[in-house]
Amino acid sequence: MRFQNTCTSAFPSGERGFILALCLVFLTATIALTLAAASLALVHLKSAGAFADILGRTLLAGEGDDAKRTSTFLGAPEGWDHIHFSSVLVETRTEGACAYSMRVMQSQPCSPILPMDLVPARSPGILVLLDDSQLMRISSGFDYEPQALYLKNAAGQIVRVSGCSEIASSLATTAGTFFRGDFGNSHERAPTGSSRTGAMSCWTFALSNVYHLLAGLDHACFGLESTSGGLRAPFSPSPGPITRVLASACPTAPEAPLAEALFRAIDRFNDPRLEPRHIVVATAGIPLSDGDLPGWLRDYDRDGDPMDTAVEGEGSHCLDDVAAYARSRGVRVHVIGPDTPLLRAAASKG
Ligand SMILES: [Ca+2]
Repeated sequence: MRFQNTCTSAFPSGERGFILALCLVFLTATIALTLAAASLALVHLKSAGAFADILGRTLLAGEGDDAKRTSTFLGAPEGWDHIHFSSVLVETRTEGACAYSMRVMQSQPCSPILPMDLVPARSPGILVLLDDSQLMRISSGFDYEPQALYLKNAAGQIVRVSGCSEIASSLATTAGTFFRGDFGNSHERAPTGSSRTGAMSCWTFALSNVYHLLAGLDHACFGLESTSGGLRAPFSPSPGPITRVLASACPTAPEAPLAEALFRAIDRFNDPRLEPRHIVVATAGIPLSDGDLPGWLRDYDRDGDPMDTAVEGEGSHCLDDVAAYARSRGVRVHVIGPDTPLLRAAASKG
């Protein structure tokens, strides 16, 4: 028996129907992907537009005439040459917005270092003004340090050698006699004078402190001037010349023109590389035949002291006036000596 196909439906059947369904699915997927891509592109376009708008309202808005700019100059960035480069920070303010920009600038053209440019650096100039009058032999008002070691040479000059002593009292050697400070306080007493009774003489006190100064300061140029003999050792970066002169110096001068010698010493600084400038006055603090100075200088500090004048014997008080004048010339004055009103005034005004 044979059956006749009487179906009137428009749907294909069999293999052809399957192909048609597959085409429809592919078409649907293509349309969906196209719509998704279009949507994504639209979102990106909106984001880019918003970003451009933000930039336009901030960074680019600063270019207008209404913007207020503030420039701050700074050093070179870290790791850069600070001599030849610097930087500038620019703050630009507009309505509700603030923008910053930073630029590195060239400060000055880089140039090679020529041999003629290699000049020595400046160094402090220290001129020791040593009072070499006989008054330096009298008491300074200070005793020897009990535990320190002192040396008395063949010429009778006593100087401090170190802060501690390994000998019990004294020891005679070819270099001289070493003694402890407490031994010296009993056996090496300086003559009393000017109401001072300490065992140590002004000469020992002055030289010990000058040697200590020489040993403690590096990169300084030292010179030596005496109140009686003028310049004894010119400025030198080495302490050798001044040390050799001090080793043979003796307080034998009959006069102590302290203010006159200080006035003369101010002009010893004729080398512009000596900066800053100092004069250290090592003295007994008793002007003797002093004060022969220009009239305008004798009472330079205008304190009306009647002893601001020339005096044949002791008593001239011009030292603090000359110290004040030295300071006005850029030369600082320091004092090593007994604690007296005149030396205190000289140290404070100089
Ligand atoms: Ca005065």
